[in-house]
Amino acid sequence: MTGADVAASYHPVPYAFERYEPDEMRDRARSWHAEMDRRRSVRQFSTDPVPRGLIADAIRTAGTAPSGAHMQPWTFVVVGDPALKAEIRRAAEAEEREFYQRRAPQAWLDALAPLGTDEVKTHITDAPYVVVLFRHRHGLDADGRRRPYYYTTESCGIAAGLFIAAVHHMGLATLPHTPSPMGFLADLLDRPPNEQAFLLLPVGYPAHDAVVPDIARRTLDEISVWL
Ligand code: IYR
Repeated sequence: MTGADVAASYHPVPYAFERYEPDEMRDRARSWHAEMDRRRSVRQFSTDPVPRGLIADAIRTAGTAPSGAHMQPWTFVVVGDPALKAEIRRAAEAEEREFYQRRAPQAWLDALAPLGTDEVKTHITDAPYVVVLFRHRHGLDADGRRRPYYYTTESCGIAAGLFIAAVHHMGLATLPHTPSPMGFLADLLDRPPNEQAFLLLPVGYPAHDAVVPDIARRTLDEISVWL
């Protein structure tokens, strides 16, 4: 083994953890839930510009996600160029047209009906930024050899959740969009073969006349079991 191949060893450091008083914990828990409960997936965006620093902050937050063996198996590609967004939209709508008109089984279309989705994806060109999260299936060492990564789907799912929460918290909106199949994104955005598109997230202000489906969230009793 060369020096670079020697496994890193464990060097723990103190964790500066702040405890809150019980009342403050309850207030924080409730206000955070209330804030997150106001979040909605938005499909109609304003073209109003958004400072790029806000996108950077949301990505920084996403990058705090825990990941398998701390491999941080993600790349966030930020697309602000209108021509590139238009190309992405064209390719996404071609896949979605196939999905809605041919590929989707009737049960899937029925499940989507209350959400009002279709193959028209104006959010890709209207939102000032489209962030594409790429999952690293494995890493590459300095010599280009494969380095295994672990639980990359779970890791990217958690990072996406933190990104969505960060975008909402800063006063913007997003949508976890999954054009399927998503292979065209790696081609258009020139990503290496170990990276696979995981989610497309337009970010911006909702359009002034944006609407959202009238859906309800399952209650605590419906989503939890306490033993
Ligand atoms: N990818 C398609 C279809 C779609 C699928 C699911 I599951 C959704 O929750 C919403 C849409 C689209 O984006 O329209």
